[in-house]
Amino acid sequence: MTTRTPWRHTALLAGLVLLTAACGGTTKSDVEQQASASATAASSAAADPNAPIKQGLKIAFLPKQVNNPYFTIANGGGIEAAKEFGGEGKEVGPSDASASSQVSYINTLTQQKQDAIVIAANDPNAVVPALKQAMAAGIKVVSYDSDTAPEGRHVFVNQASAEDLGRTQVQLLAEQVGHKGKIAILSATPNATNQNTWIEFMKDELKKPDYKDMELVKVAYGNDDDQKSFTETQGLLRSYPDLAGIISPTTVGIAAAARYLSDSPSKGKVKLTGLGTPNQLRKFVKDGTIEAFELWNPADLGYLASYAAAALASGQVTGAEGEKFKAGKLGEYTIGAKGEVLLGKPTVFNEDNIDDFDF
Ligand code: RAM
Repeated sequence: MTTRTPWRHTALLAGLVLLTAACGGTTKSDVEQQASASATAASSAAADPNAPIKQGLKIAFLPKQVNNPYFTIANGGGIEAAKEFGGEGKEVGPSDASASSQVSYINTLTQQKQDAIVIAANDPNAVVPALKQAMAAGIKVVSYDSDTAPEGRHVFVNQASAEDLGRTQVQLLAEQVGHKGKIAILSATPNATNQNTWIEFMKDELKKPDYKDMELVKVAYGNDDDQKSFTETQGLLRSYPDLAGIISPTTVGIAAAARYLSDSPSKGKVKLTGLGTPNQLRKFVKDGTIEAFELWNPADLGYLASYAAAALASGQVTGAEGEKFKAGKLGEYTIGAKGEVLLGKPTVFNEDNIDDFDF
């Protein structure tokens, strides 16, 4: 049972300095500057935790790209949640994950007067001007999976602690390569907020004495495109014939890398870990290409983001720290610092448990 706190909060809006957004993409220092100038786009209205969820809410899911099985599962969870609370969910989005590919979709959703936009940002800044216009028109914005700069959204639903994800992927690979040798990262796009944050934690983890005999030789980008990720894997093995292992923190990248490795003489020799879905990677665990990898439940991520959007659109929360809302079967969540809500801990999959999961 949950205790409801009669809680009121007036979020501060005045005096926010809104930072400039660049359409062409974002550098790491832009992200750092914005994080330190952090101010989420909380609305000025007071939250009423006892407000009922409004009926007929229109919630639009805007993934990094639509042809990515991970987002199909996540948005399926989000649309299911919308049905549960008497709303209408839909998915729209670009077919590529480039920095500004989502802008025209945001503009259309604003014109359509959606109640909420739930977005996995391809770039922390490129989407911000369009999202600000959406918010100015009364639309609630939730980022999930990959955050925008804080002033581009009311709430960020994070899949797991970024620090934990970054460090554990290094730990998984280190165990597999015996803490020795050259390693590479096969990432998504160069602008992706989530992958870039995780990679910073991976680099930090690698500074520890435990990893003194491991060397990160390259960060390659497969752009969350299957073919490009496949070719980049091939390129890594050609450039570094003595490569010991690859971390691919993207479901698209790890699946393409696994496909390449499983058909090559490096199968089982060049170790591969990262983030993937059990259904895509099961056969590579069984054939010895992959020992262990991790992920959260994507459907739960979409489901939670959908309830966060409904809580915002119904006035239960404004996005301020300490506010609470209920997310159906997942229970109650509290909004943390910088408008962040955390789904939970990821699962590590290996030969012993992979058949217990179906997503
Ligand atoms: C890809 C996307 C997504 C990421 C997962 C792990 O599908 O890049 O943003 O969270 O991988």
